[in-house]
Amino acid sequence: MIWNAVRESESPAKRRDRQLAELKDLAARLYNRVEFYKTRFDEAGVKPTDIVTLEDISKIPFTTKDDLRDTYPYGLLAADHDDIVEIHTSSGTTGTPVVDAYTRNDMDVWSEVMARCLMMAGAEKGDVVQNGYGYGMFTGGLGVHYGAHAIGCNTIPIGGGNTERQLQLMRDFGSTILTCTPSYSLYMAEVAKDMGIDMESLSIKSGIFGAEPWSENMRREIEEKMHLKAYDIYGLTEIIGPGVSCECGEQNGLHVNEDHFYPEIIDPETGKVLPEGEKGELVFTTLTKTGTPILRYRTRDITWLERGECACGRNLVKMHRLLGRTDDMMIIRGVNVFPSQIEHILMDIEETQPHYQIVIDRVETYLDDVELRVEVEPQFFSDETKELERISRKIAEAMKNKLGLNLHIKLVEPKSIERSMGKAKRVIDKRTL
Ligand code: DLL
Repeated sequence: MIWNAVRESESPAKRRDRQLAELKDLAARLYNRVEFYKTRFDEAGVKPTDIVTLEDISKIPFTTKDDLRDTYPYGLLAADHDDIVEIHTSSGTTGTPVVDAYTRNDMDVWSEVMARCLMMAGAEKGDVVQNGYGYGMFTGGLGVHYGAHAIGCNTIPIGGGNTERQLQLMRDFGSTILTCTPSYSLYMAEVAKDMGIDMESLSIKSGIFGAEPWSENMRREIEEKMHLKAYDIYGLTEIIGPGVSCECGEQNGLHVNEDHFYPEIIDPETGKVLPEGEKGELVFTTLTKTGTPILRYRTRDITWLERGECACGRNLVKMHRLLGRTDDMMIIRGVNVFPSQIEHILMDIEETQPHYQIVIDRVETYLDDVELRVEVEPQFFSDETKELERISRKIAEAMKNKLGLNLHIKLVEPKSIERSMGKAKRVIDKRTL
């Protein structure tokens, strides 16, 4: 089913007309109400009236995460304080949070786009949505909650953690949809096994997983262990939270709710807009928000866009699952590597588990030393050093062949890498500690 067929399948020309009208309105609104944007436009010698076609969006300066931090807490507010009804923040590595302040209008937009996403992933009225994303300042919990309510699903607001209880509730209430981070779903599968719960006997049909990178191979692993169809959902606090895009039943790209969030792909080095289909940094403009709308926000997330009619009936542009982030790209001895590439290779090796950590250090020499810690499947974890050496060599060779890199492989016992109830920490960079 499609939540809003008029919008999700509307003619591209009509959609572009509306996007342009909204972009013009937004640019004028922000120029007149937000000092930050007025200064940026003036510095670039651009006026809101210079936006005549959608392509003219490239005249507008980018907004970056640093801009959001520098204007904390209310510097980008475009509405009256009295009209703000909810606030979410996300804290990054530097500690200063970025703020999303929502008006009533923005809450409606959020519910709408989340209802669309949940429905893309198979949710309907009558479904029981077990929401394992954290509630609170993190947008995952409440975002899913509002979308599930809009559809009229029975919503179980358990949040992250309490894994045994999650599984009991899943069984007792017959939950049909699970929402949480992909890494947490795998941990749930482990706990279910320990508790003697057969996932096949439960009613979960879809899992809607996001908030952290995961790979195609990890999807297969989750689908197999959790007995569900696993969908990728994407979003970020600065734009609205979850609900920016989600996979449909085709599972080959995430439909972007582009009538609300206008996407562009740029070359992260030059800032030039790239033609459709080329890989680059994803940039969003929130066309319809009124609290803290944002112009050309550089997400640092890397992907590409693809247009066309989808077999699901929607024609919203698709973004490929994220390839990585400009800021978690590791440059190891001159080779660009993303953690997701390492994960993808690991998942093809039957002796290992999808639990791993990458530790980067700089020892003695000026060369970065990368240790890949990988859990071994229990049946392969033996005291026999010969067997463990064989597995280590196999992983090292796969990394060398596919990435061109020599990594130090450290096999660790099953369940020894810390499990996360939210976003998993895959990379430990000791160079900055
Ligand atoms: O993670 C919002 C969210 C909640 C998305 C629940 C999906 C489900 P932030 O904490 O602000 O917001 O983190 C946003 O997380 O820029 C990506 O780098 C990463 N991310 C989000 N979804 C995905 C995904 C939420 N499906 C940042 N795949 C984004 C890979 C993702 N990375």
